[in-house]
Amino acid sequence: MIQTDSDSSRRVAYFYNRFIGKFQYGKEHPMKPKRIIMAHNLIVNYGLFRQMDVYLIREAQLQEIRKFHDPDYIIYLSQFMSQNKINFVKEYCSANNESVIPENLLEEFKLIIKWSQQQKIKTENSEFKVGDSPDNPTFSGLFSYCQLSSGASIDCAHSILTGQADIAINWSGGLHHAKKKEASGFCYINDIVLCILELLRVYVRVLYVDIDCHHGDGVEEAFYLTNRVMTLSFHQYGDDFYPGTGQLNSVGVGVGRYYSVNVPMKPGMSDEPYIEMFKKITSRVMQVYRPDCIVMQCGADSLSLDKLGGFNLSIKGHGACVQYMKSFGTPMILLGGGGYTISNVSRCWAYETGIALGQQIDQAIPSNDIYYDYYSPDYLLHFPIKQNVENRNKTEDLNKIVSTVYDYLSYIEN
Ligand code: TV7
Ligand code: CA
Ligand code: ZN
Repeated sequence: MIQTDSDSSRRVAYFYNRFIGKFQYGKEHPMKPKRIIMAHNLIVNYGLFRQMDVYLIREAQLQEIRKFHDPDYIIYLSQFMSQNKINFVKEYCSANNESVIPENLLEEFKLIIKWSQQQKIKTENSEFKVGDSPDNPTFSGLFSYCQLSSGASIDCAHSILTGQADIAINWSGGLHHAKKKEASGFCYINDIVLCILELLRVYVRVLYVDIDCHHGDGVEEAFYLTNRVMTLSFHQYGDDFYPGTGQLNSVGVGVGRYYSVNVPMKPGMSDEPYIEMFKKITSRVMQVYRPDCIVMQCGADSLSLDKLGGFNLSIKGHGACVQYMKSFGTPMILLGGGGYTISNVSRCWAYETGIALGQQIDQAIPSNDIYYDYYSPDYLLHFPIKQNVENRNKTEDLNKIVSTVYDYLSYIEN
């Protein structure tokens, strides 16, 4: 392993729970939570976990989720809490006198009981339509999956705020499309918004950077009216690419005007132009905005050969963006997101865990990995990107985007 930075002394908190990898959106669905286990196994087998503080992910409580989401929407979703858990709580409450139930669990348990009784009424003629689109199916334990994903992102915020970590990582988070009362784009609960809201209890300014191939619409919308969060998304745009928002001129509203930054690009972006765009824009953003903390969504569907995304980045190119944000020395939270060619997703996030630790991991995939066969035929960390891909972005178009973003940023008063 090669040391890549002088400041390897940075403490990294890593959040994981293997249950997350066990949930299934559906056999044909492109979102595969299993990639989180695969990434974790690489992280373990590369020996990275020994250099971090590893925390077990807990489920976010209903009250915590309520900091952003609509209570009726949460009640609606909580019907997909694992029935085991509801039964457990009911049995626990009837077996114990309420005063015997630990204080910290009491309120949560009461809510679960109350809501599990209410849900029947609430879900009849519900305005919420989870399960209607194949993008957001209902599945066994759906709500527990959301609670784990968001519990980890909230705890990432806590580990930064308490000074226990300089960089916190939750590869099971980054579900940037979820709205206040609507599931969309494979996302149900917005762990990123919950994480940022927690950071805003202490910090004045938080920068959100999103390199998922899709626009980070849910996070943008949540903070569209405020200047305490700057949202910055790089994404594929045009030809009905999902979700269709994130135009260059969506800049925010009211005091939030110019605090939403969008970098829409056509398919085919490769390392060199992408990294150049990324550095030109983030360097100016850091200079103008001077955030107290950075939350970075590292969606891996911007990699070459992704099943949904149309960009052509290598793992090194994707990782260079993470490395660059780290170089500012600002506390940082790294979250997952999209990524649909799952062997490349796990490679990418293992590599970026190494970046957080200032360690360059070996090119050879550790042969003891139980998912070793997924890395055939080369069994290497860095896969060859797709050849003969046309970058449909002209240099002059990209330069125009940079200069427009610079103009917008110049309107921000210091
Ligand atoms: C963060 N693209 C999420 C990205 C969300 C993209 C979409 C699919 C898709 C869904 C499937 C499926 C699929 C091969 C791909 C307009 C539609 C078209 C559903 C078939 N195969 C993230 C969401 C995007 C579901 N949605 O940013 C089950 O592709 O384009 C759309 C919407 C209507 C619904 N149909 C697709 O990366 C985590 N969905 C196979 C089975
Ligand atoms: Ca994005
Ligand atoms: Zn995506």
